[in-house]
Amino acid sequence: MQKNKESNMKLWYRRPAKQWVEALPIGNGRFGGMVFGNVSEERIQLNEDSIWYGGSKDAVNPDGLKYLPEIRKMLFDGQLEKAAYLARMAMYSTPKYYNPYQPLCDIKMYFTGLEGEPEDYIRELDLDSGVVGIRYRMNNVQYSREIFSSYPDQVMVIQMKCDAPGTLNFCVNLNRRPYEGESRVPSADCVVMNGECGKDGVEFSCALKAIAKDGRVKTIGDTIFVEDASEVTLLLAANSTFREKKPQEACMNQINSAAAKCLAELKQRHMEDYRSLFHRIQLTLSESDDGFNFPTDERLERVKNGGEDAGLMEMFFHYGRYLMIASSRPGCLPANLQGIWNESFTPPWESKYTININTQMNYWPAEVCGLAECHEPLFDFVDRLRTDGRKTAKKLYGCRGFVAHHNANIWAETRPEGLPLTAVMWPMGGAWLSLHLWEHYAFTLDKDFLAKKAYPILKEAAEFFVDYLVEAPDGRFVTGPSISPENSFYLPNGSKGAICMGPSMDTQILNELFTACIKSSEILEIDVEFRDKLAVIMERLPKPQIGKYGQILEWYEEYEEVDPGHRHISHLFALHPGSQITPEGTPELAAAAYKTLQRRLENGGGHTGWSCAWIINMFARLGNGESAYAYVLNLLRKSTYPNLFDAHPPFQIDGNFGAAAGIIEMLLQSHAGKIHLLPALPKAWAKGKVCGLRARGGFQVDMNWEAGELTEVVIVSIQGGPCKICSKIPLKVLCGNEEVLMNIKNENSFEFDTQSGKRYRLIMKA
Ligand code: FUC
Repeated sequence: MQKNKESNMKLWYRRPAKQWVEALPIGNGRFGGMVFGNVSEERIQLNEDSIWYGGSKDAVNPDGLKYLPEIRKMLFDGQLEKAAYLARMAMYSTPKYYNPYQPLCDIKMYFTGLEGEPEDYIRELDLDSGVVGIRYRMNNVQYSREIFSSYPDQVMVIQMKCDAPGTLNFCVNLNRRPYEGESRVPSADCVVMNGECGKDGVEFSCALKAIAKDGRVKTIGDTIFVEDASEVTLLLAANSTFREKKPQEACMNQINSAAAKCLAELKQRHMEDYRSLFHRIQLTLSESDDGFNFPTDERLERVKNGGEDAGLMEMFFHYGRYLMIASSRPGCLPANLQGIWNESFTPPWESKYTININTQMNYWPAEVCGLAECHEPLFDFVDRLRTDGRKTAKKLYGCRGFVAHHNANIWAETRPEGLPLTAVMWPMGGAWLSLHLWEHYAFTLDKDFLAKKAYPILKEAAEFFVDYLVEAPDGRFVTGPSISPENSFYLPNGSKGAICMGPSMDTQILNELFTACIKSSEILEIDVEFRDKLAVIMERLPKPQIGKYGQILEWYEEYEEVDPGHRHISHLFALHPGSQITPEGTPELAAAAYKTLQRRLENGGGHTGWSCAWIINMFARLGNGESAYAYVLNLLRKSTYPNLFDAHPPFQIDGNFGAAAGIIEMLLQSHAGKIHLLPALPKAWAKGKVCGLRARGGFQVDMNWEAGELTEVVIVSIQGGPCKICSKIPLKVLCGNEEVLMNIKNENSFEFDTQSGKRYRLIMKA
């Protein structure tokens, strides 16, 4: 099949979804749905990002501070088991777990007058417009539905049509088994479901209104009944007391203002808004497109059966961007473990914010894909974390600044949450998240953002560690009690340990955090004293160490891992997403990082979706395109559901985002102080094109390549300033027709000065 623009922009199926992971997600960042596409009994499972069970709690362990010195002493004395035993009682929160993210409700539609089997059934998600469509023919009548969730109008729209007058007959209602609230019928074309989420939890409202072009609409009980119509629009709104004092009123306002617009206008406004973000990137990795002839589930099956499909990889990448636009927009909560899509009242890991990798991974593609706006909910969330994080810092550790552990919830709470010894006692979640604001600065050079938003957060994150770090017997400053997420080790006596002092990842995060603070304070020309203090501490942080297998050590001591194939590869933070280890800058450590990866993988690592996605990124950073590609393939083969949701398993959205980021990391990198073009291009993507990528330093980058070699690069400078490039091929730089002077550093590294807003064309030297 000849490839056309649309080829890899549609997920399409010949059947309705049987299971939830076949249904198609829509969302406006806040209000989402999973569309099943059933013909006679349609279900759309709904979510709103603020519907969580329960309220905020003050649950930091009141005995923590008292026992902290004793626990640290035990750890330094090698009494690790005793320390863990005590920490679980003294430091873990009271009570232990956060409450879960909840489904909003289901919308159910029951159609009548549809006898027989549908013909030419198609269900699709068009990534180019952000609209789900369902089409089929029955009794010679053509039926269609279009469904989208609009950000500008804050409503979900379901439009139904048929091409024979009066053949659209259905009734529709809202339900929430088994946690039904109450039904309301505010008018003859509208029903409302209200509910609450337990003591101190949010109250919410979901409203549904039908507008028929012809035929009749009325309510019977709490159901809307539509008769003899040929075109009907359903408008849905949902709100909770998290944002609105009167959720039902807010719903009615949104529905009424949407109803005042015609459907074409609603759709147009949705598409314009969606496309303003989605159209920022183009990517082509495949030349022909045979795969598109197959419905997406069959196409994926072909890959699972050993096929390779660069077009499906392209689609998977675009789907990652789609999911980000659908689950994280300004004003919303950040994407949780499932983005916004969750059908269970007891979702896996409560569908929280797990901040020892998962939430961070969700945002890896944001900046590089030009979706900085979608990153905003995370910035706001980190800002909110400070309020509770200050209390936790003070109460549990007696320190200034703010701290967050490995999980957070809607209330932006920060205590050591849960029970597993391998995960809970980890004070680095806030520090890692703060680095996301630094990344935004690195990509945009937005000094105002740095001054007003990023630096105050980075500084407060660092302040905590100034007070918190302790001196180890060898004079180094270490964290602890802490863990290396979420691995454990064997102690010399054969028993298992996890809680320890100074795990490698902590130091690597601190290295990155302190560096960001020092650079920020230099750029902003403030806080000289604080900057100097951090520099002094940094000198005494442990450096990455190489162990007996040639690997990067995961802990301060060289322990044997209980699970050498563990899914977390935390001690390679310095390779990715950090930048302390690079093949060029630290070749020995890069070689050790490679060994570390190999050892994990030889022992079964990379088996969850997100772990596999992280490995793509790490191999890309090591410049190993073939291995990175192998794990893109692996992810599709082993960790992807028919609707292309990531299968941890079960569904967890981080793998989708991590893979989208990984695919780009193979094409463009900019973490090491220069732009690296095609750093890890695999043979399978020998010819391709990408437009609209962002690079650190304030650049936009377009590239074409053929036979595995760059053919043309266009760089637009957003802020001006020096542009440093790393390329294996000699290039010359043109601005208009003028050749720009380059400063050649070595054979594959050069630099030229740019002016803001100017376009630079890099072409191969003959
Ligand atoms: C961490 C991971 C698990 C899962 C959970 C939400 O605990 O180790 O694999 O992703 O977060």
